[in-house]
Amino acid sequence: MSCVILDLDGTLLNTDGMFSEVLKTFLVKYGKEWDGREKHKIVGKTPLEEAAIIVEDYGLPCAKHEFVNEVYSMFSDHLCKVKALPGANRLIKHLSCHGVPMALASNSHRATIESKISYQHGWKESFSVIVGSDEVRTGKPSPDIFLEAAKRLNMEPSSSLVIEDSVYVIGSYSLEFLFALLLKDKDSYVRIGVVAGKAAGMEVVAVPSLPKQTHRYIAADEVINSLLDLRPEKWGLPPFQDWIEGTLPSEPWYIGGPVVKGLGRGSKVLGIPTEGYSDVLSEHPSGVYFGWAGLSTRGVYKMVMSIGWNPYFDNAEKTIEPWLLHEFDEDFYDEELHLVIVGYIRPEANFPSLETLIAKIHEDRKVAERALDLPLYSKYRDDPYLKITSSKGQ
Ligand code: RBF
Ligand code: MG
Repeated sequence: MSCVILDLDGTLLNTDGMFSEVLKTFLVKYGKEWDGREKHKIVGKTPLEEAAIIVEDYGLPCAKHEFVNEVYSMFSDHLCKVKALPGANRLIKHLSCHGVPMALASNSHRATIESKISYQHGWKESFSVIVGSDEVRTGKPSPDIFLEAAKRLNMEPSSSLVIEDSVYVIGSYSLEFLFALLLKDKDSYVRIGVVAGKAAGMEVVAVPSLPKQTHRYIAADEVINSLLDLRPEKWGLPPFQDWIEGTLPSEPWYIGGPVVKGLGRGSKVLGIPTEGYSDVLSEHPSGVYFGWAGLSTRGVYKMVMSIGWNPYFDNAEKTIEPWLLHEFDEDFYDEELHLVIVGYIRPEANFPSLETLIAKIHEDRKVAERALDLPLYSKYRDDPYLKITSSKGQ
């Protein structure tokens, strides 16, 4: 591959949450309540298509374009708060440092794309080409946007790598897709970007923005869990050089609470109640991470943890399961536990047996134990957040 064409919303920017925020506020004005289910239907749509869906579903007494205008002006007030998705800045910096030509190809309008990226440091300069849905005849799932992007980059579609969060179920305009269109089954033809990329004759890496949907992405050439898992060398592009002994350093992040028993599957693995942490949980991709753990009455320990749905058990809830790498004489449930997470190891995976899952978890333990001795990570052992003097209310 000699260039990379990136989708924006849900791939580089965490705009999904913002859209729900704006819609909530908007619908209140019409006495309606946003139930979040619509989010499913609007992933990857053009603004007018989104509007049509919302106006129809909620029976709003306004025209589509009125809706678009009003919502989008509320939108622009929120744009400065939009966050880059994990790994987005790293990827953009990496590709631009290595002179890999990059394009943004989005179903948003060009002006919206430009204002969205204007708040992200260094992005505008990194993309030599930007294509919005108002610059081509039809938006995704038509391949037009991607083809136009390749053309403006002076690249062949066959040497263009697309990175997309939205997809359609099977393959380029499969029977199922055509049926869905015929039946106007909105639910099933929303995830469309991957189809567009394949229809354009490009290689497509899918980064699903909706959890537990991997099976829908079989049209993609590869499905990764987050941008952290992208391996550019698989596509003939320069590899990332920031992995250190099997770990990817991150800005430290913090989480804490009283220890509760895990999900009843063995006492070694602890759980942290996840109520009240939905922000932290949604901000960080599922996967295996590591760092330091402070227990109020005992001290600071090395820690490796998983975040996510545990594919092997297929949990319904996203959970955090830290494993303190120390032999304790007794249980410490209800004690206050504070974690500083300093790096990433791998995505969650499924395993053919419990033994292979456990073997992998022990491998993670070794990776974490070794890495935490490196100065880069060991310095966080002294983070004040880990020295808990008293737990709240006591
Ligand atoms: N569960 C999975 O289904 N897939 C995984 O890849 C996975 N990795 C884990 C890594 C670590 C370091 C830890 C602590 C847990 C992991 N789990 C994973 C969660 C595991 O299924 C859960 O802790 C069970 O309760 C273990 O018996
Ligand atoms: Mg998208």
